[in-house]
Amino acid sequence: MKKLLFATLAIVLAFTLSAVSTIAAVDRDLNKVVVSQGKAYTAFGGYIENPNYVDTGDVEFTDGIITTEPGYDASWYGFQISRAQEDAEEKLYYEVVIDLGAVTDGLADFIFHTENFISVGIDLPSKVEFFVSDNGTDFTSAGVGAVTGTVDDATATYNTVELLLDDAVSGRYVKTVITNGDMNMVFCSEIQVIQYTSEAPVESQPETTPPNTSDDIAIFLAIVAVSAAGLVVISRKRA
Ligand SMILES: [Ca+2]
Repeated sequence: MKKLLFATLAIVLAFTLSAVSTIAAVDRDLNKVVVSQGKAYTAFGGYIENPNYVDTGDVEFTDGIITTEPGYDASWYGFQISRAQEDAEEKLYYEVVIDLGAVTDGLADFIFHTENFISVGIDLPSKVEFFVSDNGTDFTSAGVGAVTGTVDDATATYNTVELLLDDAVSGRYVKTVITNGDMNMVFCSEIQVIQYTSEAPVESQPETTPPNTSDDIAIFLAIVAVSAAGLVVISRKRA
């Protein structure tokens, strides 16, 4: 009888560990949800003098509109070097903090949509780093993005800076820290934070709360814990 109980417990624990491991590992075959879309944010490092460069309506980073044509019209947000901050190494940088509205699991992709347009003083940032936080104060780095797409200084190009994680992270606040390149300006039309889930059938859900599987898993773990405790009690009584 004891052997059967131990075997049952082993199966339950194995299943539990399996369920937990699926929280972090990214499966990009699942449904893609842009959890940042439609979310509020704060941004530092702007060029407020020119109406083309300002953040029209304070929504441009998360409104879902991605400009793939290099330029400097109103759909772009222009970070200007005179408004940047400085870090300990005296490298100028800018930052955008998106509030997802609730701690969100499964954050897998972080994408900064930008451009390289040397002839008008815009180039790629030298570094884009993404951070996550549950409370908006204590941030942990998720990693540094890599430039994708063809970069040609002789022509204007649309590019992204992407961080694609193997193991997802969680958080309510996503901070993007952008370090300037060699020119005076860095432009951006969208920042995307992407989750892959089996629960959402649509690609994006503006103005809605992203699906959160943590509650379901917590309930499942609680049931497993109660079941395991019951089995231990039965085991002791029969020993
Ligand atoms: Ca946009």
